[in-house]
Amino acid sequence: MTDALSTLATRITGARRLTILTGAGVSAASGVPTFRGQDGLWRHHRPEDLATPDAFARDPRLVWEWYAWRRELIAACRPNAAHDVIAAWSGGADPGVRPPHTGRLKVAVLTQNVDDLHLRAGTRNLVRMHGSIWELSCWGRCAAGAAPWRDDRVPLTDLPPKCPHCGRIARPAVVWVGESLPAGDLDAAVRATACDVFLTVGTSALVYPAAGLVHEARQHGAFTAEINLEETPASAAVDLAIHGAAEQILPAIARLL
Ligand code: BV8
Repeated sequence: MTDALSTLATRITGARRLTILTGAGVSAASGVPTFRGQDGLWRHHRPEDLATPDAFARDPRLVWEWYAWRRELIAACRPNAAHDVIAAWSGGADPGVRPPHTGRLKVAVLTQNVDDLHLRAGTRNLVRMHGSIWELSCWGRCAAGAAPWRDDRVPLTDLPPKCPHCGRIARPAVVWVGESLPAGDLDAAVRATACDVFLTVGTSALVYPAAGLVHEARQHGAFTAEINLEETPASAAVDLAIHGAAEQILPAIARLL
């Protein structure tokens, strides 16, 4: 393990551009349920059965109860050491973590998580590829309600919440399965694969286009590494697969920089 950590630390020290892709595993230590872990199931519904436009069209109240449940859970969570290291590396200074030779390293952070814990940790240059559970938009697609608005209320009193512009129901401003990512976010994510080191942390590498980014980074000649408790479909594709908990591994690497 120590060799792997010092190998990755050496690569980061020598890099000019570091891109970090994160998934639910980064928020697990904060108490946020992962998608595919046993704790991800809600009332026996598989997340991928609820996180779709069809499920919302069929029963918006049920889907909103699921998001309200997740919001209440996440509201009680705090960023963990993994979030703090990533925030510090991105230039969002965390006094506890020594940033790696500031000024030379450009860090891009791409997350699939909708919990905004990276944001709360002070992460800069963050692309929220799948949106935010704390933002809403108009399900009726009214012009004014197309741009997401923030709503941090816990609990959400009116389920389903209404669009403040047209009065029709609002939806969570997240990207559901079968929906395209906002073009700007997808472009930014793909651009960030042109890097020296691409680090994927706490993701099962099953959901696309996020799961395809590590392969694009390899094509750009990046050194690729994975941090995960277990094997994933990406493990065989990366230069270095480190099996361990993100909230332990990332601080250990930060101490080597
Ligand atoms: C799209 C927001 C154009 C909502 C989410 C190509 C091939 C196959 C399928 C497709 C393809 N292209 C498109 C598709 C279809 C689909 C897709 O990928 N389906 C999958 C399910 C096969 N993709 C889409 O629909 C995307 N849109 O491509 O548009 C298009 C459309 C249609 C057809 C073609 C093209 C939109 C995808 C976004 C969906 N929205 N979330 C919400 O959150 O409510 S996805 C959601 O699930 C998350 O955001 C995340 O992306 C995913 C969950 O994955 P992870 O985050 O990795 O979490 P998971 O629980 O699975 O794993 C946790 C991991 O952490 C584990 O490996 C575990 O071991 C590890 N871990 C746990 N604890 C720790 C740890 N590791 C380290 N430390 C720890 N402590």
